[in-house]
Amino acid sequence: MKKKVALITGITGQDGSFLAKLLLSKNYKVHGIKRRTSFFSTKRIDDVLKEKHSKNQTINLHYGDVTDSVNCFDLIKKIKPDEVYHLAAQSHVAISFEQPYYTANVDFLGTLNMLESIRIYNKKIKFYNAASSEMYGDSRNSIGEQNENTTFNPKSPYAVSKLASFHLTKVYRESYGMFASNGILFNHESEIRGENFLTRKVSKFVAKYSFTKKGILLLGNLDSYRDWGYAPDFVDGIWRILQYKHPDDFVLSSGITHSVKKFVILAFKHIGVELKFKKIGNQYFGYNKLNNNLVLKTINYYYRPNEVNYLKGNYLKAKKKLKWKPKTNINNLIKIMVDNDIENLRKSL
Ligand code: NAP
Ligand code: G4F
Repeated sequence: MKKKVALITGITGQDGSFLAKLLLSKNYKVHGIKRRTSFFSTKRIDDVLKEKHSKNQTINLHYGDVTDSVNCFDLIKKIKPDEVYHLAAQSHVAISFEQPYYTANVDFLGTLNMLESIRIYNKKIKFYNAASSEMYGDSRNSIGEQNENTTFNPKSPYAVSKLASFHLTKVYRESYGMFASNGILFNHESEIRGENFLTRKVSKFVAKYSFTKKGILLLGNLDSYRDWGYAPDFVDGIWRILQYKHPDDFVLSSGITHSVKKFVILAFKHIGVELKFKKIGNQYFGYNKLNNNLVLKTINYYYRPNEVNYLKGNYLKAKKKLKWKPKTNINNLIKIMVDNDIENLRKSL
């Protein structure tokens, strides 16, 4: 049987690398777009790339950038994919306030370039767009959860760009009959999460603290709530979205929400450290309960000009239609992340 061909934009990122491995395990021929960088950027997929010569199963990488429309079209024409997973983005919310034009260019126009390339070359190619729970902003429905029918109220240049690309994907679906679907994904993390996202910043610090019992973790807002899941569970959902009988939009979430403060408390608890907090004005100070040593504080630098205070996703539609549900709870997620960072440190000693 002919292998299905998939093209992943953002293959060097967290989700792209997990998805590439999932698709290889399903016997897909996998292609990915990587940007030219001054350092190698393929760390997350190097294990698979190394197998290139020993096994027939590998990832075919192509240089490219989703802001380059000619490049996008050329790659679609050359690769002739059956399925395109469009994950490439400037994905950091706080940075989108510092680089709004760049974020809009990659996250919105990049999506337009991919959709146009598919429309012109072959409208039968299935398209997945990586939309985000950030698009909800502070909008909550009556049960305090967000689902596919909840109103969007974006709070950052990132969220606005993602919302524009969400609508654009729907427009291509409705106007040209394309199989173009959106996944509205809530936060999902892992041991290979980018190091400037909250969970990884915390897991790395906690791992180091377990060895040194030194250092002060500097954070921003501890009072926001996030619905955190595990990335490998979510890429399985992404794949299911493109296997569904027709194109549609789906929320993928854990369905449970915790404050940032709770995440930090649980991460320290994992290494046997209990925290106690003091709040002076708006600033938090966190101490090791055992010896009263200061281990964390909040500083203005990490606060955002605008914050999404509360995210809790309802994934009922995905559960019913895609038979998808998350498998990993927050305690297991923290265990995976902190233990992996401890192991990384051990190896580097
Ligand atoms: P990530 O780790 O930041 O990966 C982003 C990927 O996009 C990287 O491979 C990056 O390449 C690539 N990229 C950035 N700009 C590009 C450009 N102009 N052209 C080509 N590639 C470009 O993000 P992630 O966590 O895997 O998330 C994947 C997607 O899901 C993103 O669109 C994100 O916005 C969205 N999303 C993520 C979450 C989450 O919680 N993780 C939730 C909802 C939605 P480099 O390696 O060269 O930087
Ligand atoms: O880890 P974060 O930066 O993730 P955020 O902003 O929720 O965005 C992530 O999830 C979105 C889905 O909802 C994705 F679309 C997006 O691409 C990305 O993957 O921040 C989580 C929370 C925020 O409330 C932030 O203000 O943690 C708070 N926070 C507190 N101190 C911090 C810090 N965030 C970061 N990155 N760094 C801090 O020092």
